[in-house]
Amino acid sequence: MMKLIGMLDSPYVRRTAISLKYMGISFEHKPLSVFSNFSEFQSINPVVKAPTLVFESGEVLMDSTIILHYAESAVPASRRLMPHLGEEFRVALQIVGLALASAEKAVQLVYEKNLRPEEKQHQPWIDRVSLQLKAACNALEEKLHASDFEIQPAALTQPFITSAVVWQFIQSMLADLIPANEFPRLQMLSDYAETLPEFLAFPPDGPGVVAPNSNAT
Ligand SMILES: N[C@@H](CCC(=O)N[C@@H](CS)C(=O)NCC(=O)O)C(=O)O
Repeated sequence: MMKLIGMLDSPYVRRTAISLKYMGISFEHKPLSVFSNFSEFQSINPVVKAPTLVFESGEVLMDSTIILHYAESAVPASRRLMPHLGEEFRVALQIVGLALASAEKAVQLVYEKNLRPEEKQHQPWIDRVSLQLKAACNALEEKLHASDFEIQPAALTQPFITSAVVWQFIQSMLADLIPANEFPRLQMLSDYAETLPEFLAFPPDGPGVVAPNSNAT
C-alpha cells in the first residue's frame, strides 16, 4: 500500500490526506515530523519535505500539488476533486493558488518565529510576509464570496478542502494577526468542513503532533 509521510499539523500533509480519502485512494499514513524525526524522514526522502508519498515500488513523490495531480489522474473522473475545463477550472485554480499562498506565508511566519532565535528575527521580513499573508487571505475570502459555492458535502472539492484546511491552520497559529471575524466566509467553510468524516479522520492535532505553536510539522 502507498504511504503518506508527514504530520497532520502541516496544512500540506492534511489537505493531501483528506483529498486522497475523498478520492477513495487507500494509503497508510505515517506521521513523521520533518524536525523531530529528521533522520527517519531522510531515509525515506533525502529532501525531507512533507508530504511525501511513497509507492509500493519505492518511488517517491513530493509536494502536495504534485501528489494530488497524480491522484487526480489515478481515479475515475467521477471521483476527481478538480474541475477539468473552462471557467470552473480557472476559478478552482485561483482559489487553490490563493489558499496555498496563504499557507506558504503562514508557514514562513511560524518558521521565522519558532525556528529562529529571537535576536536573529528580521522585522522587515516578518512585516513583508505578514502583509502578503493578509493580502492572500483577503483575496481568498473575496473569491469564496464571489464563487457560487454552497456549503454542502457535494461541493467539498479541492479548492474548498484546501481553503478549509489552510484556514484551520492559520487560525490555530496566527489568529491574532488574521482575526476570524474579519473572514466570515472562510470561518463558515472551516466550521462546516471540520464536522465531516474525512476531516475528522485526519485531525490537525493527530498522532505525533506535540502542541500548537511547536515547530513539529
Ligand atoms: N509546496 C509544498 C510545501 C510543503 C512544505 O513546505 N512542507 C513543510 C511542512 S509544513 C516542510 O516540509 N518543511 C520542512 C522544510 O521545508 O525543510 C507542498 O505543497 O507540499
